[in-house]
Amino acid sequence: SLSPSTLKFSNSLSYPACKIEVPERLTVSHEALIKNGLADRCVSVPVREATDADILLVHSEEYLEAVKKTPYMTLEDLKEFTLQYGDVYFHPNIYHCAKLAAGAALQLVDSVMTGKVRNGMALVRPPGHHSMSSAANGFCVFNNVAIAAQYAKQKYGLKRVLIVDWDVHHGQGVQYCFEDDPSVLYFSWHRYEHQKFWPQLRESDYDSVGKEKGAGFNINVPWNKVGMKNSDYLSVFCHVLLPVAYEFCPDLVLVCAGFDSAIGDPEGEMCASPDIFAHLTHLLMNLAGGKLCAVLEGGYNLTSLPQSVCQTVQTLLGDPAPRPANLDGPCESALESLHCVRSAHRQYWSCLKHAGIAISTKRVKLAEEEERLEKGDEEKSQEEQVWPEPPKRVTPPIRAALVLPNGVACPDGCESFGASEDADPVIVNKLRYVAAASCLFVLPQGCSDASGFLQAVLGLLLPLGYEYDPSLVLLVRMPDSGVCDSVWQQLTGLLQGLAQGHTLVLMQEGEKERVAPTASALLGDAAPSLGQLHSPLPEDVEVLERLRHRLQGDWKLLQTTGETGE
Ligand code: X5A
Ligand code: ZN
Repeated sequence: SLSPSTLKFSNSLSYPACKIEVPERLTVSHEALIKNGLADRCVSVPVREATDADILLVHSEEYLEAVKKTPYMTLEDLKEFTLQYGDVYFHPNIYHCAKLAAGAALQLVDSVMTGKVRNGMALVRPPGHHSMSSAANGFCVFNNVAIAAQYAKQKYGLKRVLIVDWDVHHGQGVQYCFEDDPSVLYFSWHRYEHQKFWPQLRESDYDSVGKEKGAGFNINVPWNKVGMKNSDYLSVFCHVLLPVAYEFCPDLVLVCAGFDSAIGDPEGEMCASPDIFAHLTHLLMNLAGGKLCAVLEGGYNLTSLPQSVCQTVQTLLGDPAPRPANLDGPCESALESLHCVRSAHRQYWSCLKHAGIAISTKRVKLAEEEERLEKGDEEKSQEEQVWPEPPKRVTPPIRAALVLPNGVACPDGCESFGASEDADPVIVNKLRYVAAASCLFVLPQGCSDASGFLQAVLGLLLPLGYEYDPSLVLLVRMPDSGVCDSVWQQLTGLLQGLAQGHTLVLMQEGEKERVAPTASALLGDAAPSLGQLHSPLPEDVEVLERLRHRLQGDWKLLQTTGETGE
């Protein structure tokens, strides 16, 4: 499901021209989707213009009226109009395009909410997340995603919307819009460099957690260095975003999908490879029953942008993600940010309650010193960076095969293998051993409670799995494990991000009722939502934390602070 609104305006008139927010961003992305056979597999959703009423969900009447006049302004007047805002360029066509961009996001929300499609991506320009109630900013005119969130809440009565902003810039416009609103959880990571990087706002730091009733519902992860990699992104997902998102339990997930956080981007100067977006997408796809709308924001490298768009769309289509590459653990600066964010939010989220206390300022000073020393390094242009093309991804002709005992029907969509004769006792014994080992490991005292179980999966099993990078995931279900179907489906769904989705599930013959839910998860159906979770049991948390501390020397993705074993 894809909504390409191929908007042909260029930001390059004769006056301050934007060199990077160009129409080619959309054409190369769309062409790449066609070339990879992805466009054909999507449902094309027609765009519409956002109405005044839609736009007024977020923007002021004065601002809307002012923007409305821009198509009729002389170049001279446009130039002057532009100058009152920061880093934005008004072309006579931009009002029209901005209405289409916001309207595309709304069409996508409608398609997902009415069940016409499961999820989707809107390829739009201009982007939206910097624009504010009464101001254009950072190439953005209307705040497409903020409007979409308000619209979804109003039209479909949604109680909770999660906005994940993986663009490399802080979407301050989204933050301002929902700062005091607990029904919208806004998560953003962004290049910050201790407030030296645009838009250089004090309120982009980790301690802006939201205001009044909305306290705890604004999560900022500042990147204080450039060059962040796959490990840095994944560890923030595992140790901050995902635990909080599951606890929040959204009815809909919106993604401010900017790809300037990928390698080669001249704005971001980060080093994450385009295939990381397959994993970020996958990890969000079991929230909100799979209802996910991604809306393009930034992304200015015309090679990594289309690659990243394809990785995202192919994952939305359900194809297994490629093996994650180069997971060598988060860098010191990322760990520091991670630690600060977790500490700032521990009072709001029970999944973070045990997060360490505030980091000592001495360590921050040290990091700054180190940064100053590194600054001398010669700068290489981001556009000249080279990286391998993401590996070709396959669409398996049969997604799930089942070997079933006699008398158990094969669920639709699965291939059934003939029930075998007596199984080899040696194999059965080995499997029993594996089962015992993994249970001992994953579920120390049998976290039968859903919160504790999920905490173990997100904070322990997933990062371990990513760092270990297996070629097969063997998932064993013990009878009477106390794990309910929806938790089991979440686990099965999340683990399919590993090993290119090669997952072998073993169940015992008595568990016939578990076959259908398991098959559904293996087929890639979104797992049902778990409902709002209560606090995990203190004894479960304690065991998990002890285990994590013990293992984090060997497994860097388990670290949540710069000081190992703190
Ligand atoms: C949407 C987006 C970036 C603006 C950068 C201004 N905007 N220096 O990526
Ligand atoms: Zn951006």
